[in-house]
Amino acid sequence: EDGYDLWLRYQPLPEAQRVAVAPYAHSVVAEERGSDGTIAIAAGEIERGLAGLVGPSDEAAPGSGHVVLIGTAAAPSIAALDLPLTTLGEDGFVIRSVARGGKHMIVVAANRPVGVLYGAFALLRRLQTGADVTAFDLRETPRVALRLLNHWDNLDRTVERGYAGQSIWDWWKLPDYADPRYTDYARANASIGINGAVLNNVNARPDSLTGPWIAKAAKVADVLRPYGIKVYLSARWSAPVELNETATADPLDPAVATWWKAKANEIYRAIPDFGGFLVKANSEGQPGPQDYKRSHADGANMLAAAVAPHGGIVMWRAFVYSQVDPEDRAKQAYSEFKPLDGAFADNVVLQVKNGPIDFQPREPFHPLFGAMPKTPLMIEFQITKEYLGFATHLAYLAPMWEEALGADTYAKGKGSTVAKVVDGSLERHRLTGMAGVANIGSDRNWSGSTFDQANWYAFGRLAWDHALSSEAIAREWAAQTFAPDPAVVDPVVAMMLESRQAVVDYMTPLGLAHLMATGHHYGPGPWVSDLARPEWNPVYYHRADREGIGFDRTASGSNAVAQYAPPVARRFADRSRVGDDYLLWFHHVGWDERMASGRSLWAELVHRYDRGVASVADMQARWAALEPRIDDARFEQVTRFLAIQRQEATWWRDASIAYFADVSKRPLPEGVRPPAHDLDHYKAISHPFAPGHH
Ligand code: BDP
Repeated sequence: EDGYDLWLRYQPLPEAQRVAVAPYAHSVVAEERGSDGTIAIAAGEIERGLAGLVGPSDEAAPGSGHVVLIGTAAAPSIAALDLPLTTLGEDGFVIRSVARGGKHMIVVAANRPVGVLYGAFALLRRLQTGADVTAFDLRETPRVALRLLNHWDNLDRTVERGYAGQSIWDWWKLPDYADPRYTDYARANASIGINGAVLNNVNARPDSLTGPWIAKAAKVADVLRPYGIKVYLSARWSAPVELNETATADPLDPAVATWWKAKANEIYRAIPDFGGFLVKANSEGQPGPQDYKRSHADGANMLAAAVAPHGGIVMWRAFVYSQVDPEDRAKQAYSEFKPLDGAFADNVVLQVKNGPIDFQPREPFHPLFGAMPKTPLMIEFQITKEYLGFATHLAYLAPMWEEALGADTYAKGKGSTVAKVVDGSLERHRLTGMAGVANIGSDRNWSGSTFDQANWYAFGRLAWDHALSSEAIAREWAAQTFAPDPAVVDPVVAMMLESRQAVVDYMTPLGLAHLMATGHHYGPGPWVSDLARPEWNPVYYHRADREGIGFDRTASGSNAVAQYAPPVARRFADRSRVGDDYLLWFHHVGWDERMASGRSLWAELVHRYDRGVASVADMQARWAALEPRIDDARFEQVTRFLAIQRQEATWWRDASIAYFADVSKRPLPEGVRPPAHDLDHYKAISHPFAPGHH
């Protein structure tokens, strides 16, 4: 067991369930099988899945008369059932148990073949989580239209912020050779409803838009297509200039617009269902329309016009990061984009990170959600754990995403959650989506660790249905990935659910953020203060001094709170209502001030660091007890990774406490273990060859 099979392991079910499922195992009926590649895949998947779940057995012999019937209304036997398909939309499906003269059928039906494929995977998932085969009455439709992975994969196969080996896209051998792994990738994504992949890094190279690379992307698109996955490309703003084909990249220059139109036509000739472009512009040194004194809307709309005739879209990123508003980096995206509400073309969607700064272990929700009613906003999460311990630390991210999606923007009164902005229901937008920065690489286990597979899985499941709880998703995942046995699922889920808060506690407790050492974002560097720009330095974010710590974002400080709707702004600005989670994000607080717990802030901070380390110890203990129930290879790797996490949580705790004790000149609270080394020891640690940073 090397993890390659992800959550699609299809191991024999517990006996009672196995006996119930067995009679269906050899009787998959799919009339469109011969005429539709996607239906053929769906049928094959059910056969493969059932064969695994049932194992070799007598009951599975053909002739039981029970069948699994799948298809669209184009299949006569599906049409005859008169199922309520009209309300299912493009991607939805129904699963029904139907009894006919002593025989049972499980029916999976949809409007389009891809809906049948989603239904096939849903059926297999349900069977592994204890569903009654004779009582299916299920109807699902996804909440958002675009369910995408953003690959930050470079053309040389390095992956920016990737910790699972090289890029799975073997560009060098494409288009002549398509690695069979692309098919397994497509299958895994289809199993959780993902329907788009941006193949290359947002920090893009112009090369990816040239003929040879379009041919490579087209080959990947051919493999992904039957699984319902469209290909998108990140576009470098200045590509036409760098390729020496235009004199400028000014979006209002007709020659530039003509170039992009021709480029779009060329791409669509090779990839007729190409999804469109993702653009990072005027951010972190990337070129963009502002280089020509044009706005983000000017840029996005010019590209949008190029892909519109083909039904394509432009995803314009709101992650802008340049020195426009140096008083507070957290305010920049809102300042730049809010005034552009209503200025974007119909086929443009803004891609907004969940929080206003970057993918930190905890941030409040991004103030743009709810602030641009006329513009569709999709949310961007980071599945890869750039700021949460790479692939070695166990951190299940669904609770973080759930927190962001559940946050109330109050844009149209109470209940205007980020989820409702994102799924379009708040403002009736139809171009809706969620994107996740992929954690997929060429490692045999895809994601660098077993538990990081859960983040890929959870992202897909939440994009499909943001109302699923992080716990329910963890249960599904654990049952399929390990075994549908409560003695396994319960402790695994308990570990997962405490893991993200653990990272927050040992890295950046109480609303702190961005305290990582330079470059790699792995270890602690709260003391770093020597980088060229103020907002590159951790000291800019924590603002600790002798008196206190925290970033004052109230009216007496940067007033970032004013970017939120008034009820939210008032709560964030109110020291007594903001809550511990965001306290130091919004407030500068004296070290000796009392917290809700009764401790001083300083004692509370130390307590949180200790709590984080203790959580890791707890995860270790739970995992150790699972040894008899988990296969050796995965058990061993998780065990060792947890040991690394324990060691590094302790490193974070010790280094941070040493530093903040030095700054605050406060003695350690009574009974607290002093850091193992002095501050200089921690400052001297460096990681010149950390993965994912180029
Ligand atoms: C930051 C990463 C950087 C990315 C950037 C982005 O450190 O590598 O290029 O986000 O989202 O978190 O564009």
